[in-house]
Amino acid sequence: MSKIIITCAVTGSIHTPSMSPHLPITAQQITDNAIGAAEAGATILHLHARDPENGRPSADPAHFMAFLPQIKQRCGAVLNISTGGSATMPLEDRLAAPKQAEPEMCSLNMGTMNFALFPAVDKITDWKFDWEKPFLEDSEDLVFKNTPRDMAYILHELGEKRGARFEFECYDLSHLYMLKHFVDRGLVRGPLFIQFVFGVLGGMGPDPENLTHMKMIADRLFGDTYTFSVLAAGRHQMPLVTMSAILGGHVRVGLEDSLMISRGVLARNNAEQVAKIRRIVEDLGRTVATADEAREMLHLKG
Ligand code: KMH
Ligand code: ZN
Repeated sequence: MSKIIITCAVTGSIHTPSMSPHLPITAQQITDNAIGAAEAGATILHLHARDPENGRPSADPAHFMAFLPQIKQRCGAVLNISTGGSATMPLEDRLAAPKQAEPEMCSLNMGTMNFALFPAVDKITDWKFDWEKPFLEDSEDLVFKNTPRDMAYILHELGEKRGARFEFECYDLSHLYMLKHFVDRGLVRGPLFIQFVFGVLGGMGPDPENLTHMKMIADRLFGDTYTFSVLAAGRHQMPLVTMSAILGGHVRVGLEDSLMISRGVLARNNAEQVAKIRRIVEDLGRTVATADEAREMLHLKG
C-alpha cells in the first residue's frame, strides 16, 4: 500500500471556546498546535483563523498572517487553507486569506448543503433526545453555500491563477458526481485528493457502509487518478479514519473535527490526536508520508 497522509485540521470554525479550553484561538496557540501536530507526524495542516478577542471564526487575512509565516518557518508540513471558512461567511470573505497567502493546498467543498452543529451530539450526555430542541441552544439553521459557480470561481482564482491544489471535501455521494463534472470540463486534473466527510448533519452519516460505497463509486469515476482521505465528526472520528487506513486511504484528525481524545476525555492539543492515529496506522502496517512525499504524490507546487 502507498504511504499514508495524515492531515491535521487544527481549529476549524465549528467548535466554540466554551466547548474546550484546549481549542486553539490565538495566533500563538494555532502556531504551537500546528507545530506540535507536525512534530507528531502530520503531513498536511488544514488551517482556519479565529479572532483572538473572542474565538470566533475569522476571515481576516491579518489573523491568518499572524500564524502562517511562523508555521512555515518552523516546520515543513504542507499548509492547506480552508476556503470553507465558516458556513455564515460570504464567498469573497472566505477567499480573502487564501488569495493573499497563495498556499500549496486549499479545501474545496463540493456542494451546497445544510450544515448543523454536529458537536452537539458529543455534548449530549442524556440520550433522551429532546426533539423540541434538537441542536445546541445557540445554533441556527445554516446553509453552507457552494454552488457550481462558486466552485468554478475557487478553482480559477486559487487553482488556475495561484497554483493551489485541492482537498476536495465530499460530504455525500452527489459531491463525487459534482467533482467528476469538473474533471470532465477540464477544470480539475488528477491526482485528486478527495476528503470523504462523515457525520455532519446535512451530509452522509458515519456508517461504515457509506465509506465502502463512496470508495466504490470514486473508483468507478476516477480510477487510479485519485486517492481518498477520511474525516469524521465527533466520536466517529477515530473509528472511521481507522477504517480509511485499512482500506488504503489517508486520514484526517484534529480539533476541527473532534475535541476528544477518547470517550469523555478532551484532547489537550492536536498533537495528541495525530500521535494516536499515527500509532494506529503504523500498527496496521502503514507508513506515514513525509510532507515532501505528499508534495510528490499530490503534485503540489512546493
Ligand atoms: N469542517 C469540516 C467538516 C473547509 O474547511 O473547507 C470540513 C472542512 C471545510 O474542513
Ligand atoms: Zn476546515
